[in-house]
Amino acid sequence: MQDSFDLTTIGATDVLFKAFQHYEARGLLLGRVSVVHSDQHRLYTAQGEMTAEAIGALLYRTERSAWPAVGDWVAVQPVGPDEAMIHAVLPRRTMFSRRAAGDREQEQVIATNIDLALIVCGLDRDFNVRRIERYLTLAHASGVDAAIVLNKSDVCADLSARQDEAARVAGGAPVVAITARSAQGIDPVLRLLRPGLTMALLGSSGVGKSTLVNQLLGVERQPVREVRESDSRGRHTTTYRELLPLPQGGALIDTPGMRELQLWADQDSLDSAFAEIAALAAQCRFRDCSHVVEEGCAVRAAIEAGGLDASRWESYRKLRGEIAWHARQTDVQAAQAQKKKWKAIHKAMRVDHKRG
Ligand SMILES: Nc1nc2c(ncn2[C@@H]2O[C@H](COP(=O)(O)OP(=O)(O)O)[C@@H](O)[C@H]2O)c(=O)[nH]1
Ligand SMILES: [Mg+2]
Ligand SMILES: [Zn+2]
Repeated sequence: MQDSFDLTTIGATDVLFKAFQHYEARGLLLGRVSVVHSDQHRLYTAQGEMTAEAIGALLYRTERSAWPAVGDWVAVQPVGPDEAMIHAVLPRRTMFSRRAAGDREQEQVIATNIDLALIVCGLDRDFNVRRIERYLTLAHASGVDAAIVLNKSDVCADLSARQDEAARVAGGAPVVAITARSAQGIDPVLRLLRPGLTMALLGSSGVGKSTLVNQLLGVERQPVREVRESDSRGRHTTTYRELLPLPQGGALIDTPGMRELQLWADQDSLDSAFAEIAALAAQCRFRDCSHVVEEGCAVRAAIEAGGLDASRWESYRKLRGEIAWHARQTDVQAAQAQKKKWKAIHKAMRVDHKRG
């Protein structure tokens, strides 16, 4: 552990220091969360790395999605040489969330205060542009810029065709092809990094995120495991998210692979990830056109004229359905909670009535 650490290299800005003044006056220290292990957190502070727990009041007062997450700036009270208590989470600039597994509609925070999402995709049998679209929608929902990294170009027979496919869905985001294993072609990725910038690597397990992280860090920091040749899938070696400061400044967040990314996004983020479809939809005769049966539909006309890729439309439709379904679930859930609340109130009133 080093004795002092310059937080500006991992993204502390004047705006942040200003927001922190209020806590500084109370004798608290600024920190950034690098790892979360149930109720234990690792932090970078100006005094070096620390472990910390959150004070009860922070956990009771707030929703789970507001609890300290990887990437968060926090106000901490040191309680030992390298131990602290987290008192507050500072306002987040950006936030990656996904839908938590399970029946309840619940937001699960993946990482916060990210500047750039690096969407990593394998050029082996796992290559899938639909998945790139899914991650791009997530990036748009989080207000984060994205770049697409196509990895394993050493095993790809038709690199330029793949690059074209990716560029067609990228919506202007840069597309870079690399071989992470040998560091071939990673210079453009290195140039995306800068002191003060935080970059998160997103992508399925086995695409080479940890291999790329090790190359960018210049050390074998993250464990990498061989993939099964049969289906190109890696086993989950990276089991937790971690914020890693870079020697040249800036920070990376490596994430464990998510086999199925459940979107936590809205129609607006979908429209910005599929800007060409949103632009066409604006020209349909009916404002609420579903682009399925209506007269004067500009989207269907474009597909028929060959101006819009039918598979692109299909994936937009699929994601749109998913978002609408979850929005309905959220409404149902809210209605159920409301009903339960009134039931409890009525019950309490009946008890009062009997007593009186
Ligand atoms: N052929 C090839 N394999 C790679 C490359 N980069 C990573 N791999 C392999 O892909 C597998 C998964 O890598 P890993 O970094 O653990 O992926 P992660 O799950 O996304 O973190 C390992 O067997 C790596 O050696 C590459 O550029 N080319
Ligand atoms: Mg990994
Ligand atoms: Zn239409």
